[in-house]
Amino acid sequence: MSPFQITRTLPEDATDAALRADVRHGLTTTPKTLPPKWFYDAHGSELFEQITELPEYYPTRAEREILTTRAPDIATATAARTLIELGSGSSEKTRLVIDALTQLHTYVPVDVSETALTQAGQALIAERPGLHVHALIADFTARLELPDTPGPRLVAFLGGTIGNLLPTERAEFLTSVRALLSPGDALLLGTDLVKDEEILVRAYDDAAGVTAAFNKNVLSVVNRELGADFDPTAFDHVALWDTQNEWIEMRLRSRTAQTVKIPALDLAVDFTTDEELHTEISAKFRESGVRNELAAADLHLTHWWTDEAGRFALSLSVA
Ligand code: AVJ
Repeated sequence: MSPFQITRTLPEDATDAALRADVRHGLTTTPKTLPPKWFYDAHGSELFEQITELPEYYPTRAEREILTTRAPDIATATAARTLIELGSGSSEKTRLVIDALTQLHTYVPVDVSETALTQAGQALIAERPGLHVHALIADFTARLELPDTPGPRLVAFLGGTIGNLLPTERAEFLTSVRALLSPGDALLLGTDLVKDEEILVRAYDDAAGVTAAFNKNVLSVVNRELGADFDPTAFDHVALWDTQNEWIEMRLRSRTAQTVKIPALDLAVDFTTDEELHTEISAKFRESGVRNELAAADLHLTHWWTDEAGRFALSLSVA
């Protein structure tokens, strides 16, 4: 059998149907909202790559520092033979874990982007003879059917992307991850940590305006996919820290009163001056909170690793 397999669990047209449903619902409720998953078309993914290199955006570098230091500990603690990565993207940081997992039999990257999966998967098998890659084209929040591969299993969810989910969505998500695991299996979770408000806000409102462009890109996605006539220059990028919820919120604030037409939905959407479209939350965590949320899903924290500066954490929990 080929060392590279790819399975599509997401129907080709599911993405289009989901976008339509999200846009119709999100732009007809108060406050208006669009889920952050629609940021990531080819241009948005490129902008996100640029964000990870900005001086203000520390999470990627902090997580890479932890992975570099702790990959041997992760390998010893898990002895994983199957690594499942949710939202794998380019798999760049994951290579640090894969390289340390000497007993690894199969890597299962899960992503909605077939291009990213094929590129990363092919590169990996070329460099690691004997390793199997079974990629899944799927939404990481969906119920996954995993290939039959040897245990122990390690599920990795890196980057702090769990912070894009609301608390109730996180509980559901962790429960569905737990359902994939057997005794002795583990979850490696990346979480950005609560810190000084200025540092957080700057990470989501950089001086070069890359995050602003990333945020506005969702409007271009809706224009292209649904024939809408959003003018991205008619909106301002907003990043604010919600002290109560301990999350960053990104919004797009309408500079004027305007009406946007969305022909594919036969919809016209009115914005008042300064009306804000909510586009993303990025929750920040504390150790106690992560421990409790994991425990509520019957996952038990065994390791908590941070970078030297204490900005970001990787946790390991077991089923
Ligand atoms: C990819 C979800 C981890 O929330 O920090 C970066 C996305 N948004 N800048 C994050 C993002 C604005 C990022 N995650």
